[in-house]
Amino acid sequence: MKNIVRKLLNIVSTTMLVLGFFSLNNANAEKCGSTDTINIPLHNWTSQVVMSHVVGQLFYKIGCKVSYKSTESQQVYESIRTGDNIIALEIWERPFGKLFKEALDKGGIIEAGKHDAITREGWWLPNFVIEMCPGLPNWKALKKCSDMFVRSDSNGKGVYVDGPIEWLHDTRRIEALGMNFVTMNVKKANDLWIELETAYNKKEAIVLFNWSPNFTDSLYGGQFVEFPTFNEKCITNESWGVNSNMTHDCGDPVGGYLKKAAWHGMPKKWPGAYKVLTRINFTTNNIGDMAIYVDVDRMAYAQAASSWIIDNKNVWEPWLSDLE
Ligand code: TMO
Repeated sequence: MKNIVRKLLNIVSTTMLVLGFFSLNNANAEKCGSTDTINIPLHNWTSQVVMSHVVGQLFYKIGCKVSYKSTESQQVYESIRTGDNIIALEIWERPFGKLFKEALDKGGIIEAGKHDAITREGWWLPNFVIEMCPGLPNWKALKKCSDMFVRSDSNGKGVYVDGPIEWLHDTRRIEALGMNFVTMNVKKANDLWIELETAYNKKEAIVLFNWSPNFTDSLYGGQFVEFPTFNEKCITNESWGVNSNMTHDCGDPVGGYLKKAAWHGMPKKWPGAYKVLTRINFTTNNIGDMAIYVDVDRMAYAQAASSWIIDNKNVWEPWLSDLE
């Protein structure tokens, strides 16, 4: 008799566990809006990958299914228009603003607000290099001190260490400003940090492509090279600027936006996840921290994201509140 009761109790409790599990999952799935997989694109720089995992893990908390898809940062807008990827989390104004606008005009993709973080990219000098030549980070000082940046294989020219070739950076500035420099592209973003660390350890001068927010802000400190102030005419009008025969005789724009976007069907299909997406808002420090977990602490991306989530409950909890 006792045995039967125990067996019955066992069955009942197992059933309740299973039911409980399903109802929990169902309640959560209702918060997301659908159990269809939300594809999240991954690019080739750290903060974007960690941020994608942070958002994926937050979506998971409200019952969404997520999957990550490696996608070229130039191709991502087209992939969202066609519903292949569902969200974009780091739309940097300078490199992607034009592509994003074109995609918005074509349709299939919608803007989902912007982060507080202000973005900047361009030629960058760490503080220990700024101290090596008076007048830095002004470009005229950099031009004068080009010898400091010469390498054994650079034919007497200073080396500008640029990002991977796929990032399609324009290099006409060097010629337009008459600088005795050559561009050297690294293979992967991570090689930029290897170059920087090597230069730091040897106390050798380096000028490299960098961006903010990034982990370098707090690890090395530094400043972007001050080129002549950006102006649209600098790109289109040869006679404008310090070189009256060439375009591109100016710096990159400062203070760009960092926006989010979604596939246009997302609000209807995954209303809860879409609401969370519109609330998500990372600061410069949030994004720098995400990169630090990987680029300094050497964590794996998903683990870095979990750590960020554990350390920043107060930031994301309001984004998940009051979902239907
Ligand atoms: C878009 N990026 C952060 C690589 O400059």
